[in-house]
Amino acid sequence: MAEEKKKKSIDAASLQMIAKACSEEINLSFDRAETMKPCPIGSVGSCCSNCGMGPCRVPLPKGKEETPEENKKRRGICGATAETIAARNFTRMIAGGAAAHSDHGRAVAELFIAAARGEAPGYEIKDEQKLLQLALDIGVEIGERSNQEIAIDVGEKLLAEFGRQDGEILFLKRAPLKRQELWRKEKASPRGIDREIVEIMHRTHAGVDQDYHNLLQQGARAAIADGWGGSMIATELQDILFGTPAPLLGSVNLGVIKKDEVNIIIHGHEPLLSEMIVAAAQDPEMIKIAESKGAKGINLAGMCCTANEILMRHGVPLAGNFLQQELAIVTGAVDVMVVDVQCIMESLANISQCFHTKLVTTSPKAKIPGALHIEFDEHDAIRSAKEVVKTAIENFPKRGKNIRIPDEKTDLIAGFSHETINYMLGGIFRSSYHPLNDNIINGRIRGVAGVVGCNNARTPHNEAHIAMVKELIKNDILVIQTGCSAMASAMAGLMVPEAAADFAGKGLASVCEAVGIPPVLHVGSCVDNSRILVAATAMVKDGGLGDDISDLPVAGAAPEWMSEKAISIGQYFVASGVFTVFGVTWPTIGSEELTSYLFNDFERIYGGKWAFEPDPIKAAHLMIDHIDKKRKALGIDKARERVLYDMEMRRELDAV
Ligand code: NFS
Repeated sequence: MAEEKKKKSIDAASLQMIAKACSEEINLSFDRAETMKPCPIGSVGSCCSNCGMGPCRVPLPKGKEETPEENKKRRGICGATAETIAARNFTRMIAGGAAAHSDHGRAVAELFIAAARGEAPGYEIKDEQKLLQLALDIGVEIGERSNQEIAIDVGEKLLAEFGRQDGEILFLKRAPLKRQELWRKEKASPRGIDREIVEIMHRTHAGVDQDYHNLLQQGARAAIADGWGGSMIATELQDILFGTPAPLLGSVNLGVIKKDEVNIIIHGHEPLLSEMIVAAAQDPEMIKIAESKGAKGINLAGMCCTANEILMRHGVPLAGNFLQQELAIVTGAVDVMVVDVQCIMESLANISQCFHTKLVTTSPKAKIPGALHIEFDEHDAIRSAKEVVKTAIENFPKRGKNIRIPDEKTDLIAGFSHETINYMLGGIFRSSYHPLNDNIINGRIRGVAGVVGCNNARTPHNEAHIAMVKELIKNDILVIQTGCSAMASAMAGLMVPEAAADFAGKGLASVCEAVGIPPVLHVGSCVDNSRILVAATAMVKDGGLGDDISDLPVAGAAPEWMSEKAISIGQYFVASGVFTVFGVTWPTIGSEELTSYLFNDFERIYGGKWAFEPDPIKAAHLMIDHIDKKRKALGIDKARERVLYDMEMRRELDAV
């Protein structure tokens, strides 16, 4: 076939490793994406496989618009319409994503309690101030009690959120009052985290909920249970247990892998094990053994969201994002890749076998045939961690000859937690979002965008992230990022303060220079999208920008999304009042009516809505238009016009 081959990545290091894999006949996700086309029916939500009579396929008529009569005929064997089928599929994606984030939150809560009880040696409370603040927030008595006693109660109270059956999850109280009322009115306030996910599985079973409005209402409720529940619990407790991130210098890309050291790549999501591996790798005894095998030291690097977690708290370098996991092994210099849960490609087991690399699984929830399983035991975590490190050391001398590590690595500043942003903007005695709000009101900053999410092998690696983020900052939009998207921008050099002068519009650049921040802020992993919700609420509470998140000049995007977690995140952004645009593909296009409901009617209900635009520049402008619409509604659009002609700019104009 003469079909033109698509560019696979815009990252030089990745392209080198893709070429190396090709010359060694190693099959990568990039190659499989070329040979396996997405199913045209399933990818748009028109295939129902929820019972044994199907799968029922209800495709749109080819090459022409559907008439209402044709739409009526598009039904599964049980009579389910194309709308019901697409809504069921979409809502199940939310359930999958919310379950993944929330099960992560549950694991953190369990470890938190064990640590507070002294049953998890090696773990301790690192951020006492945040513990006390959280105790106050959720009504745990402080009094004269020890931190340990308080922590046990905090942990137990938050763990109970997962199995709660009625009322409302506790963190909803953190949202603006107007938002809380709206959720109550729409019956979108989650009663308990697990309950809402289970209810989706029930309602999408054959013959249950057959009204797409009603299915989507439950989708919103489960997604809110993720963002304001499971994910927020994960972030809060991780901060207390491992430390709240503060700005630090890191580096990113495959060039962080070292030729002369034992390389351990930590890949996955939960920082429980990785925190201990960080400690084990610094153990002098381990370093000595490594040296005895001829290595100069032990080099840790992260992959995917685990990478973000250990970067934010320890400055451990980032080896790469989702589509670079196979490529790290292709360098031939990875001695162990240790994984826990989520976003781990099964192909890693095969690719490891082409090299000396050992793939190590650690979670009883996620095993891979061909991998070595060293189960993580939180009650003896340091032992599990040392075993992983020892496995890597012993494997170091077995490296083959075919090693090639790309030179590319880029500096970044990470660690922008909500607390850090608050502090950096306002100083220690009056930390607040006031300066941010002020600069939005005076127009130097036009608005704020959260750009998040994955890579997707169906679109060139990192291309859409970087194009979108550059377009946004050029237009004076402050960008905050998590997940693989954050890593993409970091690789492109957008997360250093100098990037403000090089890439940002004049207004945004002037604020970044005054405060000393990059124009693109790394706020953490995907569960840390909950930090964006907290930051947005802080902006509302600070005043001057309306009284709900939906009033703010903000927008969200996931230009290269692929995971169900991204859909859950998008849904809770939207249900929290944020306009959110996704790229690559959209999973409900098989039903025009349902898609229009999500893209239009949702705004009437939640003040936020979905959009789909694969072109990242066009998508950025949808966000900018939305931000301008909100500025206008707030009556601050004029201020922005003035700033375009402030004195400094006039001088520059004169100089031209
Ligand atoms: Ni988020 Fe993080 Fe990356 Fe996507 Fe996967 S690592 S949790 S799902 S691929 S951003």
